[in-house]
Amino acid sequence: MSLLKAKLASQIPNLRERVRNLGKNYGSKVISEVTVEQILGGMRGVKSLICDTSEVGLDTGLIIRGIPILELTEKLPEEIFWLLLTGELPTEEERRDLKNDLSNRAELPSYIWNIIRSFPADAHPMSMLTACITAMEYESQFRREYDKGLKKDLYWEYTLEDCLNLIAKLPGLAAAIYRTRFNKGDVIKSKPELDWGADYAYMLGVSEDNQEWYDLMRLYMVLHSDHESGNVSAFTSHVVGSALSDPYYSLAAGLNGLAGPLHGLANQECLKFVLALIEHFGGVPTDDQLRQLSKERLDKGLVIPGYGHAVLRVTDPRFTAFINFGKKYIPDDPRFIVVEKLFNIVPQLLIEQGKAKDPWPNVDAASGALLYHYGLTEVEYYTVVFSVSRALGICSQLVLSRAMGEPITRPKSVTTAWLEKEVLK
Ligand code: CMX
Repeated sequence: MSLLKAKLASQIPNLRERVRNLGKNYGSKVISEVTVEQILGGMRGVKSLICDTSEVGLDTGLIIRGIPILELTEKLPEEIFWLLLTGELPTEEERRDLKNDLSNRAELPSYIWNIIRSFPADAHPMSMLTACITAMEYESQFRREYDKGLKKDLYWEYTLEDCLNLIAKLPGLAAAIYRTRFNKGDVIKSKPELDWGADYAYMLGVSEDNQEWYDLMRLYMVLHSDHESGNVSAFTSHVVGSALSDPYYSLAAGLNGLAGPLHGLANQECLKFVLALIEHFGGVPTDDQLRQLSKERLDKGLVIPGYGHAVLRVTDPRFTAFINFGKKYIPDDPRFIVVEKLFNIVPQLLIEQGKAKDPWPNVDAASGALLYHYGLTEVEYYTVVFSVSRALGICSQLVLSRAMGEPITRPKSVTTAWLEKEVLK
């Protein structure tokens, strides 16, 4: 048994006991109420989900298992995966055991190559990614065992198996999609002695001499790994997983949500905006020019990508981590300079416009400029990089949901007519 599975097996009885205790002794206690505004407004702030992997405070940003994200920026992504699942950082022995386990599972099934090559030349890389993950559902051990008659107590074990296989295979799959879709030459085989994040950069085609790029990839994978469970992608995966659709179906469903411009695709949109500004002004624009174009965008009713958030009300600490990286390594890069300038201009414009509840930058405002600098110039690929990282959190949440024995998700909807009557009571 792997050390990760053994650790979880030792923790899960206690987790189940805590959940049982809550349900048995406090089942009817009211902890939240729902207003009409929340029903009309995307259920914002309704406390109705359990997520132990991480929490997002409106004035703190992402906290993973009690540790603020800015204290985790030097960690490896596989350490974060262990932390998300178990609530503890792994020892060196545990980290190595997990990495070896992932390396042994990394090979892609042979049928995937024909699928990757069958897409139209200008297909969006996100559609390629989620279609390939769905195709790999053929590998699901959860589904096979369920079909044979799997006891509920053991759901988490086969969910973990599927999740480990997915996380092991995703960097190779995502890199193969990149190299095929953007005509980068042959697919590059994994180098198991590298850590998980560096191996992904290696398979994309980044030379091992370029350690800064490898550091950026590790940081990127850590920062995007999780963001509690109410966001579109995690929540979607949670709902789909609650029907006991296996992790392949569940992750693909969630990542289809990440592909939306108000969610993960904002990183693509944000860099497009930065590049368009540079092209329009023939170089780095002045503050006045940036202010004017951003305002014109707002006046047209368009959003400024990379700004605003459904939960946060401060600058996203993940944005801060990227800015710190950029200031250290690429302070003179024109795209990075524009990102920094926008940070000085956009929040004030959004405050003046008076609509956005959060005028501050989120993680997507800075990531693209850094990827672009190191040679990943294909902006349509950016949400795939986000997806590889976010799989760490989504998969951890799926394992814990099955460990807790969570039932099928089924909130109650009401009709507009019912609501109209109810508010007059
Ligand atoms: N630019 C312009 N207008 C914005 C805005 C922005 N960056 N952020 C919010 N608004 C507007 C909304 O569109 C909304 O307008 P309407 O009332 O006309 O519909 C109004 O302000 C109120 O919105 P809100 O309550 O502040 O924000 P929501 O919780 O509804 O939505 C989010 C949050 C992220 C979708 C929104 O801020 C947005 O569209 N931002 C730009 C896209 C983006 O960066 N998304 C990435 C988020 C992080 C991630 O998931 O990766």
